Amino acid sequence: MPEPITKDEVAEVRETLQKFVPIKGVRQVPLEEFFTSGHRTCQGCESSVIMKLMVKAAGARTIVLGSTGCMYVANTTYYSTSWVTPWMHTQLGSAGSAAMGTAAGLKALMRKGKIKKEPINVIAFCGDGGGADMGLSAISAALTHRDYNLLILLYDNESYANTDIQVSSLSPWGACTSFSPSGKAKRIMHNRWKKNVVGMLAAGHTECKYLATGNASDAIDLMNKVRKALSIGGPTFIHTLDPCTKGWDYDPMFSHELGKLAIETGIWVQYEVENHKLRMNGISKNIAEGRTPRKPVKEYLLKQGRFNHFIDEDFAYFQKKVDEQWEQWWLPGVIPFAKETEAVKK
Ligand SMILES: Cc1ncc(C[n+]2csc(CCOP(=O)(O)OP(=O)(O)O)c2C)c(N)n1
Ligand code: SF4
Ligand SMILES: [Mg+2]
Repeated sequence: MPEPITKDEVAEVRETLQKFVPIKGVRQVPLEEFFTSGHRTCQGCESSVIMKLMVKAAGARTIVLGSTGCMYVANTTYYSTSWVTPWMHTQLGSAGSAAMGTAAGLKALMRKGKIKKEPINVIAFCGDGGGADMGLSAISAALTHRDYNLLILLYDNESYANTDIQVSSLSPWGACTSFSPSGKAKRIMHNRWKKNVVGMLAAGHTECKYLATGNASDAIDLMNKVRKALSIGGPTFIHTLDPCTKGWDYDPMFSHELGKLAIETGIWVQYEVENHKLRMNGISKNIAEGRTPRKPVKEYLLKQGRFNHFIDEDFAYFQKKVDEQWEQWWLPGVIPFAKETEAVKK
């Protein structure tokens, strides 16, 4: 693995790093809230739960930067906000640039003695539209700068939700969105498979020491991932899957259940890549190690109105693709390379 450029640089990065203890159970979860009342997200919005957990885990000495989307608009309606920490809006697609600029600015001010040298967390969040589509190049750039401490959190509600549920590259195959409605001529309008964001970023950014997936239905796991990301040094990345009551079309009381079902069916894989080592987490680990069978994807899909138009062959196709990711990928659920078989060689 690549060594940092100079010893001074390593020392500088370390000096301004948080030291966190892992949260071992609900009793150790901090009581302080830094994302409180005053937001106008939908009832049952899991992305807002992600915001709450993210900043609860990070604590008071945190600057949050938010790219345009539901988590910007609904959380900072004119003259009101739920953020208790310093907060700034950044352009849709700019989470990576905002994180890097802020981390670099803090570093320069500390180096010049203009502010106290102390650990200050820099977290930039973006949606799937702002992160996996429009802002991918800025995130990629940020993840190559090992001398800045920052976390980019991509909250994935699987559509451009704020502007009325347009399809994104993280919308699931076949889902109805306002840009991909099911109709008479085409039952399946959106026929692209979801991008594998963490797999892609982990494979391509060898300087990045921490990348993970997360889900609000495993809250402590998520908070510990945020803490690891903020204390390991350098740029880090977390991708969460967040049930969205409006875009996915279900009763808000099922948000938590749906998040968990995404993991139990193997559609969403919980893992982290820490210092270039892959570790599966929670239910995904049990599935990978053969202790828990995957539930059929139909159980998850049938609970959401956006898949109401599915017929048997659609469920079968979806199941086949998820089976492939677990049974044929070299690192199941993580990297889409299959081992070359003798049959393929011929
Ligand atoms: C450059 C640019 N294009 C379009 C918009 C309009 N816009 C605002 S929020 C948004 C949706 C963003 O989707 P996503 O990043 O997934 O966040 P979500 O709304 O789902 O939380 C769009 C298209 C914008 N603000 N800036
Ligand atoms: S549309 Fe979805 S992501 Fe946006 S506030 Fe509502 S539930 Fe949350
Ligand atoms: Mg979105």
